[in-house]
Amino acid sequence: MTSKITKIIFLLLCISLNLAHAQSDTSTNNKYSYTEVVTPNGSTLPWQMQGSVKVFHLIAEPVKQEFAPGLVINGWGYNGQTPGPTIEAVEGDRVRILVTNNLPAPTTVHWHGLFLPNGMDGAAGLTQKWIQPGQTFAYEFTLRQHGTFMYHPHTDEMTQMAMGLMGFFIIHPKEPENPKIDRDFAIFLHEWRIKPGTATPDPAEMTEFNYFTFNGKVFPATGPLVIKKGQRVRIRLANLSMDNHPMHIHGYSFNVTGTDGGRIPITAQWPMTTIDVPPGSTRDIEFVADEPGDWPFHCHKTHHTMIGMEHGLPNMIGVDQKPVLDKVRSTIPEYAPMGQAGMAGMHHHGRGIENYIGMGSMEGPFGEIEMGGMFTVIKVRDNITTYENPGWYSHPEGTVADEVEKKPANDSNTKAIYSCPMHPEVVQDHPGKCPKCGMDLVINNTKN
Ligand SMILES: [Cu+2]
Repeated sequence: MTSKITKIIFLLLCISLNLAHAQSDTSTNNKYSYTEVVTPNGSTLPWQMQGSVKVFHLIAEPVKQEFAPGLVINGWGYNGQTPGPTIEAVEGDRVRILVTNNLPAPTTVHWHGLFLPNGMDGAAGLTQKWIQPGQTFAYEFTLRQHGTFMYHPHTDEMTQMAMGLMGFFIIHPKEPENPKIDRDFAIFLHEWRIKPGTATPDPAEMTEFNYFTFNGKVFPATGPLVIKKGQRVRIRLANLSMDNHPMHIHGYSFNVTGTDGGRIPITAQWPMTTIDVPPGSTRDIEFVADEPGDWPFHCHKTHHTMIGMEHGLPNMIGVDQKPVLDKVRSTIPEYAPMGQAGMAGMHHHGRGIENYIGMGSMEGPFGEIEMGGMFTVIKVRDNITTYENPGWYSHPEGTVADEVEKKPANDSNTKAIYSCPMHPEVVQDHPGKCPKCGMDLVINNTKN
């Protein structure tokens, strides 16, 4: 009953605020002093002004979430999603965050990185009582900093974060940024252990994770980052998983401009192409998107761009398993073999296992993109008028790597020509030295 009422109140709040955060055009002018953050595959938490206080409402609850077609998990999240909606506010704001607990367990919310009064810190047992199922607590404080922060439970953390309870808390500076950010993205990194054929993440797992997500999605379900050529881009990365994730960009280098400790002074910013995001931290990166194309952005731990991987299997490189596969499956239905010549052929493996996606991949313009998990595409385009997915990049003539043109074989139709690299007029049909400079003549096969 309480759950229903809070949901109805929340829905009314959303409708009355009518905050449409999905940006559909490329104009960066908006009603705020800042560029609104885009959380691909996610959302921004609406708020309501009560006097001079910005009031937000988070509802911790069980969620069913599709990582990609074929896999729906039973997780825990906020307001129907994992990660929860992004909280966005401005330095100097007074915020009140109502937290309703609709989970089957007590919880609290810790505001990771925020400067606040001790009693608002959310550390269960130490700074506050537990929010029991059905209860709503209010957190209230003034934002005294800006940057990329997080919220997450500080109660039975291993279970509650393994189940998906986490979200961004982004604070924009009071003074507009210079240079202005045109596209501001937020990607929460997470890892999960979901045994093939099951739906509930295993909170006891410490090392053997098999799904790696950007904002609760695995590639190919991760939303692309669509950017207009020339725009200044920020990507905010957050990590509350148990492993570090070295995030790598193709085609660009970026500056590391912030952590959950705040903005990095410009003289201390490092140019990089891979930024390691350690557990319990955030990193902001910035670059100007001046080269059009479809550019991969992914975790550089190679097994984090795979999904559904199982461990402890024998190395099958060079082994033809087809004859025994059906026999093995008859007793171990979740058996997902490693390929004979590697793992690239495995994106369709695991077919027939309920609620399981093997590897994960997508048909690209040149064939199968052998990527899953923590992978997305940065789509930089000239002359776009919306941020809808523009489809595959169309490469200008002659700019795609391809097989070299095969030279005709030295058969009866071809004749060997020897010429001097320095004196092209020196040509003969047998090897020798150039009479002008003494260099060895080089062979050029030409068709008659
Ligand atoms: Cu990773």
